[in-house]
Amino acid sequence: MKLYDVTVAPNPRRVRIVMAEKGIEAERIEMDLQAGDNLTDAYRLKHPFAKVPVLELDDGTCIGETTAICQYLEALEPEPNLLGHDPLEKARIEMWHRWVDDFFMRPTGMCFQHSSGYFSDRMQTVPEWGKVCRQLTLDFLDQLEERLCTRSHVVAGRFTIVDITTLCIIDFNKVNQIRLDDRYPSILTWYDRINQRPSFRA
Ligand SMILES: N[C@@H](CCC(=O)N[C@@H](CS)C(=O)NCC(=O)O)C(=O)O
Repeated sequence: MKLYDVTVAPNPRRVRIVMAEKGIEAERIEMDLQAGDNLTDAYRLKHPFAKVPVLELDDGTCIGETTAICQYLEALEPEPNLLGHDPLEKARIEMWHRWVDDFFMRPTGMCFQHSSGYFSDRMQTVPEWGKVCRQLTLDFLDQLEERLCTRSHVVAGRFTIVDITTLCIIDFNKVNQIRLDDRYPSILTWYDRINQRPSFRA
């Protein structure tokens, strides 16, 4: 298998952590997004929307979308379970994963894209929208702080894919100059514990 990867980008990092948790190996193809490695015709055959990550199987089949890749990896190697054991746990984990993606990952990415101009060669940037997304990102952190006051993990009372995604987004927010500080004591406690897992160095 090959993983089309970007070391500093949050979505491929989620896949690398899941692989490390499950002991799955793949050849890593490092892409340079700013140079437009993902915008070539050849790459668009692997991912029609030109995003990373992509997992390419040995027969050439390509899987895009981080969650779809993680579902595939969980089916290949069920342990440790990251996506839920029974129907209700699976639903709860999927619900929180979607909320984290929609209400934290999306505004984080938009804040970066519309404030930094990193992709100004390929998209129109609207700095005012960047500011709105920055506030939405901070609003999510407030909700997360409240949630983690009484919980050891984001959902299910154990380590899941949602902890992986949430921590990757928190780390990526350094590009938006948003960092954990003493406004977020519960998130910091959770972060320090989760970040000790060896898979987070992947
Ligand atoms: N929903 C997609 C998002 C993928 C995504 O936006 N990836 C970013 C890197 S983290 C990317 O490829 N950006 C390059 C671009 O937009 O040109 C997923 O989870 O795989």
